[in-house]
Amino acid sequence: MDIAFINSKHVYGIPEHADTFALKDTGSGDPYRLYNLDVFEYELNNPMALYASIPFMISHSQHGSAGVFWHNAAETWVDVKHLPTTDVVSSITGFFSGGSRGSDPAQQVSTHWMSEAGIIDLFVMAGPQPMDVFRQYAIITGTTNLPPLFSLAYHQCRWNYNDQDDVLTVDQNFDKHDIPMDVMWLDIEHTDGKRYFTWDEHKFPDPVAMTNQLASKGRKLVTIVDPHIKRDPNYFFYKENRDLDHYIKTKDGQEFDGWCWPGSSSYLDMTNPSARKHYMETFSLDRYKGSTLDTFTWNDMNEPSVFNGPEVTMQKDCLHPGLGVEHREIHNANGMLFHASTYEGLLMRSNYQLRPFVLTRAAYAGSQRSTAIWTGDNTAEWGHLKISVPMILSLSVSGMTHVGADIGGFFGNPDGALLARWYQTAAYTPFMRTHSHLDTKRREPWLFDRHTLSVIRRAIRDRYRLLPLWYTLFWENERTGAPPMRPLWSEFPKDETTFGLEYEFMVGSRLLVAPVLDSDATTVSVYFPEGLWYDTHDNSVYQGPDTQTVPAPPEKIPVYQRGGSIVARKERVRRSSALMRDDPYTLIVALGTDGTAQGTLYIDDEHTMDYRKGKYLYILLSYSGSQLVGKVLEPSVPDSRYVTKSWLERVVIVGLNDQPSKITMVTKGGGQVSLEGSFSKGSGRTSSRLIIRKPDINIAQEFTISLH
Ligand code: NBV
Repeated sequence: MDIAFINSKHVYGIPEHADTFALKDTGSGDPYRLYNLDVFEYELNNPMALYASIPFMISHSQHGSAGVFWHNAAETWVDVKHLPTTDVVSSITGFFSGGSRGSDPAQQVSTHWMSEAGIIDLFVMAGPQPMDVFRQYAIITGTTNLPPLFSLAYHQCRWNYNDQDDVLTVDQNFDKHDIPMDVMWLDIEHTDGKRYFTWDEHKFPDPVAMTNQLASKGRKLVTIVDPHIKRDPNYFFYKENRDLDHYIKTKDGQEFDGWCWPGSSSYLDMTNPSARKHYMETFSLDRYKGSTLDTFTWNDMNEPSVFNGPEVTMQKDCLHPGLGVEHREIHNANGMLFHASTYEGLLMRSNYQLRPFVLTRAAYAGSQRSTAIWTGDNTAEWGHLKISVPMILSLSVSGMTHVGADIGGFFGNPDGALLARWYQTAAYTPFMRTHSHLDTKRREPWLFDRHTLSVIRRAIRDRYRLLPLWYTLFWENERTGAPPMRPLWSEFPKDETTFGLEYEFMVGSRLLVAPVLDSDATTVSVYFPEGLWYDTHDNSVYQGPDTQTVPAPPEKIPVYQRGGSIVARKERVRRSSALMRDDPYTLIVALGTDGTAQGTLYIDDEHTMDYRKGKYLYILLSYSGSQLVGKVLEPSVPDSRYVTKSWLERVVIVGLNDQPSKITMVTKGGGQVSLEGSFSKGSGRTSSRLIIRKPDINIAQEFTISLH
């Protein structure tokens, strides 16, 4: 089918490819391929298929946005051509725009979609703006459920942490080096011979004690559960599934036998409800021995990866008896069936009380409802750091909003400079995890020189300071589909310069991030859209629209708070996010050109499902007319609200013209008090800054702070 986006020069989406964010003209080369594959050492700037396939595309131009979702999970190819509008089409566009197309010569992006099997089932999202398309796509495929807060914090992974002592030593070293960390990860070597849901008893004699030790500091454990099941009749999980007839079959009706990590393996048919139910139940604490409610799950190899299969995956003529279809029909959804069941299994084990966390490698449209995703086996090279930004943006606008890349690169050994820049970048992407191949050198931050260690420490600590913002954005994402990490054009839809930006992005509508992605670079060319932009590190201020070359010495990543926004931070960084739960907030009020600012703050218990019953707080913060007002917007019925112990510790206002002579605060039922403030005048590029200390009220209390 041909789908043309009229009056548009840019289309985005159809991840996953290691390619530009704005899709390229496929010309006479290969189309973008959507076919979930386990690719060894993937190439950059290539439309080849990778682990995930999301057949969603969004076009954006000054005229607005539109999206299409091609609901087909068979192998799919998409050609993209940038064309001048034909006469026929220009008469149509003339019709829609009232006959005038302005001075811009009309363009269109013409796309051509081909799937090997299935039916044409096409959804068109009419926009008219990017946020509308995100919402419309979310109505069809769902949004990311609010993740537990720890999963937005920092994750430490490696193939493999060797044994229990290794895990606990790494855990202690984070404390010793004053670096927060929330999650330790165990790759395939922790199991008994790659039998998932089991442990190597020599290396991990007491996994519960190990996990409890992590949990005593608010930390969690993630273990890997892959979809290939070792064909060992003495392995309980293999045997049970064989007895229940849960496996995928060959075209001749035999149990499919593929080669993977454990050797000869069978593959669960997740289209079979009985197989799904049995798998979900295996996450219960009495079946998955050695796990606790602090153990979460990583699904890898779920494309599925079959070492001796065509293109390292499953034969298309294999049969899924559950649905009665050939594998070719549902190949791209295989991974989703798996991780969605993992999610359900984790929910079930806590009787639907606690939020699951699942990471997947393979995905299809809708995967966001049950999983985070990472961009697979990248390499410790600058080009891979650089392409991680467009790759993450592409997944992010396609619904997969909890997304990140392996920090440092999976294959190879990053030097300190690359690793440090990677940490700085990843600190502003939704999923922040380091990971490395079995054959690489160990790369925990303290194994590098002091300078590198201090840059990494700062990057991770900055992430923790901003967790309230990430958490708020993810709750808003669950509600609206708006991706927490987003392209500039979704915030500045009329600004054409933003349409082609590949390496700059926004965190919500409030931060602009321009990471350093080239070796030896100590400056970055940053495009600032209209408005004021305050450097979050040194308070210098820029006025857009403008492109500036800004300094970015090794210890600095250029990040700007948008004038007109308010960001809540937690400045007392501790060993894990859980230990910061009741900590106080600092509000950073960055005034816009009109002297006003707004922001939101979402708070709940950070890990249970109670927020769905109204146990949360959604606070609106707004500054105008020399007054800062904090007010709970939701839930409207105070009785059901979440009760927080966190208080308001400090308010920082940047961009004021004059020093106030007096600051007062009025709270509901609390009368009026005077507050202390210290003011530093701006000069040159540096903006003024007023620090108001200790308003000393619970953050859920309504307040008005007035500057006189
Ligand atoms: O389980 C081992 C690895 C894992 O570390 C990596 O993150 C996955 O993407 N896994 C792939 C299998 C082997 C890769 C060479």
